[in-house]
This record gives sequence, structure tokens and C-alpha cells, in this order.
Amino acid sequence: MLKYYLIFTLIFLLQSCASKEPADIIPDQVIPSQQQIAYQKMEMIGFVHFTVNTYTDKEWGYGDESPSIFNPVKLDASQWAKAAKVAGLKQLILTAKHHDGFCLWPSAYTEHSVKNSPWKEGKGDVVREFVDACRINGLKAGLYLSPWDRNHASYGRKEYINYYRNQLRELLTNYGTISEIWFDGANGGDGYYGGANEERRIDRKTYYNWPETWSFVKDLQPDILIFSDAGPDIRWIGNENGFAGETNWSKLDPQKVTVGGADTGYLNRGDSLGSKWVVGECDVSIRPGWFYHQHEDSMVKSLKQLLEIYYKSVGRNGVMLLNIPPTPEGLFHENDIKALKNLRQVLDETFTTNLASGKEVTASNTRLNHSKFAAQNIVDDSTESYWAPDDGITNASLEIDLGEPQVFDRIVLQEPIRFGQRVAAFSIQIMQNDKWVNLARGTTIGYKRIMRTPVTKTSKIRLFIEKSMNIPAISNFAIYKASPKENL
Ligand code: FUL
Repeated sequence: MLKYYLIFTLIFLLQSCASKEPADIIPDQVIPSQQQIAYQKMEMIGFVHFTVNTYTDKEWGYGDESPSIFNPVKLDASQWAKAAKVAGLKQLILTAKHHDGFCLWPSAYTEHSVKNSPWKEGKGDVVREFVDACRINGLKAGLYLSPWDRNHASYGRKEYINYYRNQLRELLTNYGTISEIWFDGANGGDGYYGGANEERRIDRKTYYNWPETWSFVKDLQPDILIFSDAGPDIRWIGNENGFAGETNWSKLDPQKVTVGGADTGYLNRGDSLGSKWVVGECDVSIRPGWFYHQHEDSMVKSLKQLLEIYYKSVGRNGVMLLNIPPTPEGLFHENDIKALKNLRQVLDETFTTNLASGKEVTASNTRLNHSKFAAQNIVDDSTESYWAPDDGITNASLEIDLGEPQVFDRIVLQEPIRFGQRVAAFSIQIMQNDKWVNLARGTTIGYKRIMRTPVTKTSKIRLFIEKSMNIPAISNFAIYKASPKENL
């Protein structure tokens, strides 16, 4: 008996030794939270700018608008959510209150809201309809609450901060899970202010006591992501064109940013040495303005413009936040819906067939020579598995044998960002007449980097990592031929 026992134990030990997986690479000091990873994975989300401006044809209401003008007789938030879903947007953010101070929900703290509008005889709640429609359609819901309030009499004084936080509490306790809260940097100036009609300036650094406001928000919704110029979770990308920097680190040094006063170039590029993970969000409107204006019905962005935004946001390690403003009736305009559908259709066509999928990959070095870190992992259609080299190696090459010559003009690269963002410079070469020639160069990769190249035919392609802040890791390398519709 003892003999058999010993033999079995030996076999068991041998087996478990052989199958023991090596540990993952050691994560960097600065890594994203689970919520930030999920956020980057959404890639495209939507903004809904809606308030009294929709009725006055303005972009910034003064604060003296009468609630009686707000009457979206056909309001249908599920129409918004369905259009967003078809477009592949994974979350919508509604302006619960813009700078004019008008509240789309019946706030208990002001009369300046839907409750004094003719819409649904003052019994309506746009925020409620919005969050419900998002959830029914499988979208996450986010809210924008303008810190600047041109209606409120106490704006600029201490009392206003109480008012602002009371409103935050209403929005973050009465409407279920809110995934993102948007704190706009535009702050202070002239306004109605309860009839004072004057200019009020605030100290951007101290007035809102942002650190305290942020923790107030997190106490109410622990998983929420907070957007502002300065983060702490999501940062403004530094422009309203929807373009991230060609170099875009998802990291920042909090000392170098202020809400409403940050260096836009710094926000655009992020900081390779930043001590906090702060994702870049690229906001842009589908029309020239953020709010609906009838005269802009013919100015909805073309497919070409929307693709440009996609490649310069999602394609540069950012999240694309595309605004679609409802009409005075409360619906997305058909031109906007058409543009959204078109964009999704063309993106789907472009990114359907990865011509590198399952092809043979060899790396200049593979960590521990173990399959867990094998080069093959970059073409296995999973963005969880990854290739990494041995410790101490910060430049490396990964060569893909495509077998047959393939024709492509898009390259997608991804890092497994749960370990941090590392690659700082890379190039892509192709084999042409038995020689490696340069096709493209880039700096950062991050969650996703898409390179647009001339139409290229080759049977061998390689990624050369030239500089990395730590040992590099790559989870995905894919090549595609763009839909012919991209160039129409
Ligand atoms: C800006 C605002 O002033 C615009 O009206 C708009 O809401 C945009 C998203 O942010 O700072």
C-alpha cells in the first residue's frame, strides 16, 4: 500500500510542478482601477446637452430664462438610448444642469427646474427618464452638473457650495448607479444670479474645495468615475475637437493640474512619470454647437470627420465622448441618427477581419520561455493574454509571418494596462524584397493605439519596441483593411 501511495504522491507532485503557471509580470506602481479599465474598454460614449438653451438657440444661458419655455412635447429618452446603442456607444451623460442653472430634475432646492415648466404639467423628470432608458437599453448612465450656475443668487458665495452639494446628493442618491459625474471647468463670469445681473469671479483653486467635493461624491457612489480637467479618475483631453495627443499617457501628476486652469498641452499628452492613473476623455459635438440649433441641421459632422475623431481618440488611447443634442421636441434629429448609424457600420466593416489572427509570431525574447508570455498571445484574439520579455529587457521585436501576402492599412496595438502603461516608442516594419522597411512609428500605445498606414502588401510584419518605461507587454497586434466607405 505504502508503495502505491508514494508512487501516486510522486506523480501528483510532478504534475503540479509541470503545470504550475509562472506569476504575471509585476504591475507598475501606477495602474488603473477596475472601473477605469472598464471605462477604457467602452471606447465610445455619448453626451446629451439639453436645457433651456435648446429653446433660446443659445450655447450658454444667462440664467434668467423662464422655466415656462422648457416643453419637450415628444421627449423620448429611449429614442436617445436606442440610437446610442446602435452606434456602439456604451454610456450616455446628460447635462442635468448646465451653466444656466435650469435643473432637468425636480430639485427640492430650487424653483428653477422642470417642476415649473409646462412639460408634463410640472410632474416630469428628465433625469429619471434618462437613467431608466439607459438601463433598459444596457447603457451606463452618467450626469453632468455644472459647477457654475448663472441663475443662483448665492453663486460665488459660500452658501452656493452647500446648494451644489445638496444637488449632487439628490442626483447621486435618487437615481441608482451613476457611472460618471462630469465637472466642467468653465466657471465664473457674468450672469443673472437671482436678479443681480453682475459679474462674479471665483478662485478656481479654492472655491469648490474639489478634494472634499470628490470625496463627498465617492461616499455616495463608491464606484463612480469623476471627470474634470484634473481628474481624479478621468481627465479632459485639453480640446473640444475630440483629439487626444499622438503621445497619450493615461497618467498625470496631480500637482500640475487645476480644474478650469490646467495646461491643455499637458492634458492632451498626459505624463509618463505621472503618479496617478487618469484616463483621457475626448469630448466633441456631432454638430458645431453643444446644444441643438435648427440652422445646424445641415452641419452634422460627416463620416470622414467622425472617423478622424475616432482615430484620434479611441485610436490614441482615449475614450471618445460624442455629443448628440436633442431638439426642442426632445428627440435626436434624424440627421444625427443617420450619422451615428453610418459611423458604426463603417467601423464594423473595417474592424471585422483581423488578417494577423492566429498567424505565427516569434519574439526576440520571451519571458521564462513560457507559453504564458508567448509571442503567439498577441494574435490570439484575446486582449487578456499577453507577451512579455524577461526582466531587464526594454526593447524587443515581435515578428509576424502572415503566410500569404496580406493587404492592409490599419494596425491595432494594445497593452495589458492592468500592469500599467509602458511603451514609449515603437516602430512597425514590413518585409519588402527581403528587406525590412519602416512603415510606421509611434510613441505611446496604452489601452489601444490604431495606426493608419498607406495600403500595404506584405507577408511579414514586425513590431519593434524601441523604448519602454518598464519591461514591455503587448496583448494585441491586429491588422485590417479599411472599409472602402472610409474613403468615400
Ligand atoms: C464646456 C461648456 O462651457 C460647454 O457649454 C459644454 O458643456 C462643454 C462640454 O464644456 O466647458
